[in-house]
Amino acid sequence: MKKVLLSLCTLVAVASADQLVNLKIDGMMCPACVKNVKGSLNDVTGVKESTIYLKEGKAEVKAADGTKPEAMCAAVKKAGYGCAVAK
Ligand SMILES: [Cu+2]
Repeated sequence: MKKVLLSLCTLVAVASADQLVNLKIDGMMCPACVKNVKGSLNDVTGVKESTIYLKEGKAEVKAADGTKPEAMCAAVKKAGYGCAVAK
C-alpha cells in the first residue's frame, strides 16, 4: 500500500510540471488583438496560462511540459498574427 501511494505522488509531480514559453507576436494593434491572441493560445491543449504584452509584441505562456511551442504559434497564426518562438 505504501508503495502504491508513493508512485501516485510521483505521477502527480510529473503531471504538474510546467514550462514557460516565450513567443514573439507580430501584428497586434489593440486590446482586441490581445484578446484574440490570448484566446487562441489558451485553446491549445496543455496551455494553462498566457500573458500577452501588446507594446512589446510578445507572449509568455505557461503550459504543461511537453506542449509544443510550435502548436502555440500555429494557433496564433491561425488567428491572423505572426508568431515565432523566442529563444
Ligand atoms: Cu486589434
